[in-house]
Amino acid sequence: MPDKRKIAFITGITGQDGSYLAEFLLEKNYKVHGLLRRNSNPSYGNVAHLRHEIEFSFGDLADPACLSMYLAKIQPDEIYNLGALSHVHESWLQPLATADQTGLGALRIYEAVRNVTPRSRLYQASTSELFGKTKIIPQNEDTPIHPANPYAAAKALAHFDAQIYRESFKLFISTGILFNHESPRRSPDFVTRKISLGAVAIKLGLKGGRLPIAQGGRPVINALGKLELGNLDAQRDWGFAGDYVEAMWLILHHDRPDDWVVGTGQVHTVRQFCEAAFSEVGLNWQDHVVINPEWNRPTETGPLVADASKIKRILGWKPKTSFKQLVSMMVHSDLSRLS
Ligand code: NAP
Ligand code: G4F
Repeated sequence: MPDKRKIAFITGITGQDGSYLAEFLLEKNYKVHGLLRRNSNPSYGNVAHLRHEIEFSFGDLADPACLSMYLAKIQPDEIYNLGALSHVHESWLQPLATADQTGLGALRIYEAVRNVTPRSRLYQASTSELFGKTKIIPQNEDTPIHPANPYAAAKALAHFDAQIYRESFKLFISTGILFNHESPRRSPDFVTRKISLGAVAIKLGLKGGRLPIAQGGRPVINALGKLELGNLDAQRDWGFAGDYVEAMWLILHHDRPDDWVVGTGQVHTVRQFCEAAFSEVGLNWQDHVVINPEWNRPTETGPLVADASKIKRILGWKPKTSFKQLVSMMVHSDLSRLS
């Protein structure tokens, strides 16, 4: 019997979003393929639990030859380009690698689609970081793009090229301009997971080798038992990653390619995230958090908050998880992991 399942190809499958998307598509009976970077020790990251259900292809967004070869072999109906060097702070330390993997990596996929599988539908992971320095609040699909860091500049290249390839070559390339989305699978390099791990490590009194490693390869709590953070006034629109992968799928199932803002429309500060996370474990954040200017950025973005009315109106998508539920989910997951 021929396999009639729809075929999806995901880059960035080991990351936070790749793992939720793979689960979502498997649930819908897709055949799921993923691009996996080869490490000296094989690492399946967040999809280790699915490794027998996914077909992996070793490769890299830096290598156009492997991308064309895999598209020719897999013939995907849908491609989700989630692979990227996705950390803003890190993008100042590795600006060229970021431009190459996050910016040119997307362009290499567009070229492979154009030349090999022009009928594939392609989702490109764009970001609210595109709006960077904008003074317009909230931001929607018409808000001018104003990147403020090397990561955002690389994503802007990928975003503009997505529009150019869509219009010039009539390819089905859609972008999701996603605002911050988090989960228990978020890397501890990002502020929300650093806070949830930090609150739990302090609550449990973890020390030395029992401490999880966070940003910069350092233990999440410093030698004095404090959680070090940068700008507590930074404001973000935080949603749950599990809700956002449904938006990616809906975006590719619209009748034409387009750009879509995805977010909750609610903004919170890093300070409010601290308050909520520490209070989940019965602690007062002010007793445990200290400022380390090392985590400040050369430039900070303005308040990033989504006007997601277009996707709500046309595709019927809206977030299901509140800020409070998200924080609680992350803290309780870390509690059961570290207890
Ligand atoms: P993530 O957890 O950092 O995952 C990034 C993924 O990209 C990992 O699987 C990583 O593989 C892979 N990757 C990195 N460089 C690669 C390369 N050269 N070739 C192939 N794969 C490569 O990111 P995420 O949070 O899931 O985000 C998914 C995408 O959405 C990213 O493009 C991100 O920039 C974008 N985005 C995220 C958010 C958010 O709030 N999460 C918001 C807007 C947009 P390894 O495991 O081998 O490192
Ligand atoms: O958690 P963050 O590192 O996420 P950021 O920079 O908003 O980027 C994430 O969301 C983007 C969507 O807008 C994605 F495109 C991108 O790939 C990534 O997923 O930082 C959030 C805020 C920043 O303003 C930062 O200055 O938290 C502030 N912050 C304060 N202290 C900190 C820290 N950020 C980190 N990572 N670590 C800190 O100690």
